Amino acid sequence: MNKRCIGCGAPLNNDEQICRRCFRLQNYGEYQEPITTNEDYLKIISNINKDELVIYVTSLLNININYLEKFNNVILVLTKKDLLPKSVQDYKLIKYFKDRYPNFKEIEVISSIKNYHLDELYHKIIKHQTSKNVYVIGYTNSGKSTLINKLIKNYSDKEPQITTSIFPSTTIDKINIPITNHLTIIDTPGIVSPTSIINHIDHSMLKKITPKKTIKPRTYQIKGKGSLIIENLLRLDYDTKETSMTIYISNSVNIIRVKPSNPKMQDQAKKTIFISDNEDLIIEDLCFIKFTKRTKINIYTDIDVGLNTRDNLI
Ligand SMILES: Nc1nc2c(ncn2[C@@H]2O[C@H](COP(=O)(O)OP(=O)(O)OP(=O)(O)O)[C@@H](O)[C@H]2O)c(=O)[nH]1
Ligand SMILES: [Mg+2]
Repeated sequence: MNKRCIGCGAPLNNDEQICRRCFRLQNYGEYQEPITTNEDYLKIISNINKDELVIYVTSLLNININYLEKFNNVILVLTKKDLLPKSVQDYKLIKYFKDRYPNFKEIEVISSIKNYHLDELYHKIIKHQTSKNVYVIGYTNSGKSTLINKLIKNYSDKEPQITTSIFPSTTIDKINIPITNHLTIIDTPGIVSPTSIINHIDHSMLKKITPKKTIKPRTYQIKGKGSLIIENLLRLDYDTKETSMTIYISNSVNIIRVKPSNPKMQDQAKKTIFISDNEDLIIEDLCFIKFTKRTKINIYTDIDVGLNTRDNLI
């Protein structure tokens, strides 16, 4: 077998352990875009045997559940719980997903950074594995490699070595990690969503919008018309009878309230969204906003970012 980088899975053509790209990322935080594409990544996922155990990882901040139709044996892992306020209870999150996605074998709420519920997850993996191989899949940046590094640290006699970062497509090919004689975890490259905001902003803005600490939700009591500007990223105009609007976004992101008559950013592309009672507005990979009552929203932005609604998560 060809030698592979232990950081990202890329083929190596020398005797090093890690590739130049991982070396620069790990040591200098310098990011280089990979030459592999989302098609390559989807191919890796489609080659997984449908009866193998799959761990599907999604961040609680950017929930994205897709590409699972063919799999029979999937554990849903909701990670980065440390970023949500402590008052958010796991059992409620689990019920939310059970009600909407009844096919998962198990659902676990974890935080890899805080080592929260990893023992529980590990036992579930052992319980449901159908062979030695267990695959970890999900969108880019969801926290797959960070989770696997924690599994290596906690349950094997090896040192964690997979490269992780705030940048998209850190892992670019499969990486096989033997944990015990009976368990090999396989890391995979994350699925890339073209409408994720992380593909459209520079590195300093990416650092700013990536939450590092527990989010302090920002609540606005709103009535009638009003406007918010989030960094230089987008403008949000609302029109509502009366509701509360709570934004779950990185604490470092600047939000200002302006008068609706202020023309700032109104020359950018406009999208209108109707929020029903008790729905969230999701701005893909930037934030989610909880509304309690129906509201009309106009978003102004030239960024090709996904806008979606769902029932209130919290
Ligand atoms: N707060 C917090 N951050 C996390 C957690 N898990 C991962 N992260 C962060 O999320 C970012 C992405 O993590 P990775 O493990 O590289 O994500 P990935 O899913 O392997 O990404 P790709 O390899 O690009 O598919 C990094 O900045 C991690 O530090 C967690 O439990 N809590
Ligand atoms: Mg990774």
